[in-house]
Amino acid sequence: MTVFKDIPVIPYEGPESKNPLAFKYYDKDRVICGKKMSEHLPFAMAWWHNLCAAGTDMFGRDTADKSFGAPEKGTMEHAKAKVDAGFEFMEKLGIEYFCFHDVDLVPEADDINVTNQRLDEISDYILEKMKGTNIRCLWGTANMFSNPRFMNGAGSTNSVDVYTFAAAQIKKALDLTVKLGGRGYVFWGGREGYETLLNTDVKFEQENIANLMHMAVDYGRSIGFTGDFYIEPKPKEPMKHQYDFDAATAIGFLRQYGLDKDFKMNIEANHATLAGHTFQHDLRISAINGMLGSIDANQGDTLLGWDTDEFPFDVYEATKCMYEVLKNGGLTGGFNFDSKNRRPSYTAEDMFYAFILGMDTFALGLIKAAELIEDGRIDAFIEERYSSWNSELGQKIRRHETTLEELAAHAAELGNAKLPGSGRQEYLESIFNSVLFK
Ligand code: XLS
Ligand code: CA
Ligand code: CA
Repeated sequence: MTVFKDIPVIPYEGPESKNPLAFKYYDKDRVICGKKMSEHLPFAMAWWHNLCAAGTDMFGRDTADKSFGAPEKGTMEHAKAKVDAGFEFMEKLGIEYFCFHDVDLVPEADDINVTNQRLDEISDYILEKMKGTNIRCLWGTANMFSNPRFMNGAGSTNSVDVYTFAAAQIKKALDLTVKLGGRGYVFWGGREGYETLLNTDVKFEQENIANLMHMAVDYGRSIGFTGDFYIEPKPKEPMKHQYDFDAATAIGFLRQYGLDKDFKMNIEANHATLAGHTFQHDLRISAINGMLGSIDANQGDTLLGWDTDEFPFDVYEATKCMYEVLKNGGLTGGFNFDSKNRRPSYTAEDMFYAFILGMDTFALGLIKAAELIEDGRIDAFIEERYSSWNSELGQKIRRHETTLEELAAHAAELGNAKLPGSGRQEYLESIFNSVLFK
């Protein structure tokens, strides 16, 4: 039985097409910079937004029907109906990956032993579904923020017992990730932070988080997980202050606690903007530190101070993202649509329209980023901008072979420095536009 019976397999029809159920830019076999689009863009479906969330917000209940034919939600029958719907959805769109939290897959029971039995059952069911498809897990994670026991955090909790539940959930989520062929494992520290320093020992909490991550790495490697662990930075929401504020902070944390060999970043666009950065900024910071692992593809609304998780529509941002990804030589992870339909977009077609929009936006971003690189003017400008460093003195400084005295003597000899070359921002922005709209 199909859930989306009125929706066909989504074809590529090109930019002229007016068919809402067709790709305009995502042409999976088109080769760009020597690789197929589908290889550049390993897209993933987020179980939680696509199969679980149904439009409930702080002020109102569900608008969408996500029962997928199951008589009662919150049952194992419903959990299986979500698997069936999810696989049909991914196959129709040509999406080859999914991401999940443990409790997206099954209803959580009061007793963790029961939840774990349910997780075994559903993962067997998913494994069966995966047979004969190219679909597999991009990354898994444990939801360590919804259950009330995590009100004060998971790795950062004040309670030893709660800490053991975080450990138990991570252990199980790692088992599931390996079982389902996951490329990565995510730590998003939603409640790892604080509301007030009046009740918080930050150093103690951070050491405990690092310890938990070390145990996760040890366990993951012991069961054959060879992928990357990721930290997904976010500065706030739900906590007032979250420890993984942004990429720079998270990378510093990983280095401080000796976790940097096993971890990379999973950068979410909307989290970067909440941190007061651009999406491109956090991608660049990750990339230059060798830690750009995976991407949560969405966008926020700069007029709002919270995480709106909108489907990506902004081609400028997607182009800048793909520029970073191409320069990085690709991702070991993928592009997870951690994005949700707007509450009034509640029909099954809307679910497809949203993914078509997101996939087309990134495909267009890829096409344009490749054109920008091929155009070469931006790269050439940057090279020229730093060209004074090619001088003998510049090279000596770069090799750490100078002293302040020597440089001061050089400055004294000059008496005054010429102004550095123009930054040419407007010139460069107009190149960007000319490539985008040619
Ligand atoms: C919430 C996060 C979350 C992570 C996975 O803001 O984006 O969904 O991606 O726990
Ligand atoms: Ca988010
Ligand atoms: Ca996310």
